Amino acid sequence: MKRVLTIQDISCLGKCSITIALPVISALGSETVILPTALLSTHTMFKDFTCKDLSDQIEPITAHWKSEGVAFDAIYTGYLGSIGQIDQVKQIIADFKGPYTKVVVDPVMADNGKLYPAFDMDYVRKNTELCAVADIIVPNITEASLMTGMEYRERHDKAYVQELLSRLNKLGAGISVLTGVSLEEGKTGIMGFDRAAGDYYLYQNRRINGAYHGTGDLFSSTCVGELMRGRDWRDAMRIAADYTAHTIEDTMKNPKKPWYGVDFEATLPDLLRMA
Ligand code: PXL
Repeated sequence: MKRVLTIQDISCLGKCSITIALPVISALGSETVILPTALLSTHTMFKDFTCKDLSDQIEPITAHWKSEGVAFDAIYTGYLGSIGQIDQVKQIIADFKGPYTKVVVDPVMADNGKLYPAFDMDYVRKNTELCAVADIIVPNITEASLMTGMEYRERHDKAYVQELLSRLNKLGAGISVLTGVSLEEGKTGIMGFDRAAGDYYLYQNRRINGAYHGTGDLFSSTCVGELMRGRDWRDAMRIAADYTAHTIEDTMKNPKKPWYGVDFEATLPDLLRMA
């Protein structure tokens, strides 16, 4: 069985980060090891959330794993709490990345043209360094524009997306995938660039209006789970885009849907049937 290490926060209530990564990657058949970076009462879109930074736990936990000789098939990072933690994560990658370990970085820090409340441009620069050591990065357009110094465009054309990908590629990751790419009316999806093959991959799905919390985490967790099932990166991204769209649609049908996340619990069985 493949073993995935995911490094991100625990938002106790909120359907995001570890509370998505753990069930999704486990359901896809990989052992999921967690390294929580912070413990929050909820995600940061709630008011008055509590937050306990866990930076001081990272070194002792990983030192113990080293003494146990643990190895990982993937290291997948999401929301991190501070610049110091990005340095800690770089160290973990240096210590645990073996010849077959896939490093997937989702540089969670912004959306819809804006940084999340906790972050600033120093954090953006540091996240850019983390992307440089990844095999695959999956930023949204806002994160990519911040990391590459391009203006953010909600409406965009292929030339803009290709320029963003070309600049992302220069950051150093092997495969750069942009999420939230909408090149046709009524559609949305992803576009990626594989440096070794020199190939672009564009996948457009139906667009569902509205922004839903946790969908970026659902997308990247699904990618990681599918990569570990042996899928090619293009198939992993396509399935993740389809599954995310399906889950948003399903959630919208629920009159009692929570405002803070999507009902992926109801659609997980469908994911296992997607090919
Ligand atoms: O879904 C990304 C995410 C993860 N973790 C925390 C967040 C967010 C987005 O706002 O606040 C704590």
